Amino acid sequence: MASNGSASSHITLNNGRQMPVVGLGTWQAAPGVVGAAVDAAVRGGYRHIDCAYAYFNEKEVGDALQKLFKEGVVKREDLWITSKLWNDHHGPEEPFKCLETTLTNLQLEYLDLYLIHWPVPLNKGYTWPLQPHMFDTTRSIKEDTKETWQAMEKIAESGKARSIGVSNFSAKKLEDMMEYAKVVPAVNQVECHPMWRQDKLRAYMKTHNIHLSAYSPLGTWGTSGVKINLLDHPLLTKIGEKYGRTPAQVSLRWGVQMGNSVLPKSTKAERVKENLQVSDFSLSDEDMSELEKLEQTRFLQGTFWVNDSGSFYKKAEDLWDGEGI
Ligand code: NDP
Ligand code: 1BO
Repeated sequence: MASNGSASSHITLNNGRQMPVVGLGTWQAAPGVVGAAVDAAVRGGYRHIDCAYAYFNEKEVGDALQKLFKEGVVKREDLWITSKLWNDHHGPEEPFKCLETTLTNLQLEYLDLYLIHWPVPLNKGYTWPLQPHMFDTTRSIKEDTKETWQAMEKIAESGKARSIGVSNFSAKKLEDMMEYAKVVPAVNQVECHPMWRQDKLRAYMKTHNIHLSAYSPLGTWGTSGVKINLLDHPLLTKIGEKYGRTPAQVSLRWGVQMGNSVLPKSTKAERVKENLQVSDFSLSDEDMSELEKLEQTRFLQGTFWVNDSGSFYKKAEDLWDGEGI
């Protein structure tokens, strides 16, 4: 997509399906709050919600969706709902069980997009924080991904997920998948914002027409130890003032102009609204170039999957296959 702001409200994926560019993130949207956020978002015009089994709030998201359907605010087919297979359900059979739990909680017949959440196989029942014996090391990451992806392909065939993809995959892991994938992932959902552009990964994904869906598009959460808050960066403030926009809107608009979909999370009604208002202005090429000069830092390094004794990943660099932290 050109950096001149010619961004549409939908992205066409490599299977021809159209995904709304802005989606509401639901990670760390607490029970008791997430339903209201989904309700406000959909009433305010969002048509894309990003969920996951491991966010442990899908039932409340589902209740909110049912209410919206019953009140006639939207129909199921108007929405794009993504969810993610959790790490303790990898393998040839388990993905179907995880999907069924998600569909039951969301109270839906199908997902629009189902992603392998992390290239990290865990033993049953584990999420985080890091605990001894949580890692499933019965097969290599490559074998685990192959088995799991083949199950995902069957899920796509069944129609219970209309598109399938991955999340937190390096270019190396995507390349490994190309040896056996009958269905090329439609999406790789990864961290992306002006301080973590993902240039190399983006270039690789382009060669296979895999869409980059940007998580943490406001760059406001991290395990890197870096204390910079992207939204407090003077450059984003300066650019925002020029357009009468907030730093959050500048960061999201940057993502949209890069060709990403963006998944901002908020449980505050005013911010939910603010984060959707990124289609009615464009950053100039000059501003895009200024943003390109920002120092690069992966905020979510995945250190919770790094362990000296149990994990395949002995250091954060291993998880990303040396493609940068
Ligand atoms: P975001 O970049 O969306 O930032 C969320 C934070 O920013 C929250 O603290 C929120 O607070 C605050 N915020 C939201 N809007 C504004 C605003 N307009 N101005 C100022 N602050 C704002 O980070 P996330 O890490 O939550 O990522 C977004 C979504 O991406 C997740 O919710 C999840 O759906 C997905 N994700 C996926 C991952 C994966 O492994 N696949 C990993 C991480 C995220 P408040 O709620 O109080 O407004
Ligand atoms: C472990 C972080 C997951 C957020 O999607």
